[in-house]
Amino acid sequence: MTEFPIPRNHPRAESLLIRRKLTAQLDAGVLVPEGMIAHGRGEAFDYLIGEVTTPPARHAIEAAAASLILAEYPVISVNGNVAALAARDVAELARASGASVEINLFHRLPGREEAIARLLRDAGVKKILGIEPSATIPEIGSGRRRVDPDGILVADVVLVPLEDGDRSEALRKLGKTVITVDLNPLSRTSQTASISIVDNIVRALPRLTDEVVQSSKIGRDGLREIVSLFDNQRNLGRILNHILERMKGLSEAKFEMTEALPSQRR
Ligand code: PTJ
Repeated sequence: MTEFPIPRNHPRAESLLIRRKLTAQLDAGVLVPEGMIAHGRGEAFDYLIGEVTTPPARHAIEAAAASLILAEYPVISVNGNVAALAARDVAELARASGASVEINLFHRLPGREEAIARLLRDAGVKKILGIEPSATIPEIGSGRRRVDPDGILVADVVLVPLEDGDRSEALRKLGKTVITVDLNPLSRTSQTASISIVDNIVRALPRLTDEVVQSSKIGRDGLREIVSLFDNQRNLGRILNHILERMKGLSEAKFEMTEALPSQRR
């Protein structure tokens, strides 16, 4: 593939570098083409949010950290996009929280699990589940129903970032706490998870790891209180309001600009 240089001073350099990271993993068989489309949808929502970790996202991260610490058996589910964007962050979160890491894919193609496992291993993940998933969760309709018998199947808390919407509800029906990271506050996953972190995974996971480390100093009663006070629907409402207020502010600024220039007034 031809490499076009990305100028360091390009205003969107960071975003372009992330795209480059994804295309490299497409070539390596980690990402599927559908993953690029999913990324584009995420980028669009990130623009609306302002490419920052908002106060509601921070609130969800606190609740997610408390849930991970309280969990008896937490599992981080990894798909192609998560591995391509955040393999090292997954390794660090797994280390800090004691969570297991399981590869779980929607698009199951020959050799894909192995390619993702290689990437995770290089990033420092010691034990990887789901390379040969031999158990089934019948409540899930897609290829994601195939799981590791020692992973998501028996977990009480599951982190499912960048999901496609079929799993969160099914896992909740099985009594599991579902944490997601999804830039789209309207997605089925965001709407049905127990805790939705509406943020870019590249910002959210390092924050979540820091929060796990900090919150480990809080007693279990304090952690339980954080979880029980968290209301996901209300928090999603706060995110939507953040987008609304931001758009209102931006549109008002545009009107003020044109008001100042009589020739452009219509
Ligand atoms: O690797 P596979 O085969 O398991 O497939 C993975 C994808 C992501 C292709 C699959 O799960 C899928 O099609 O997902 P969707 O339905 O496109 O949903 C992905 C969600 O992640 C969307 O709501 C996006 O807005 C969101 N998203 C994309 N990039 C990011 C993101 N959220 C957080 N951080 C991102 N960088």
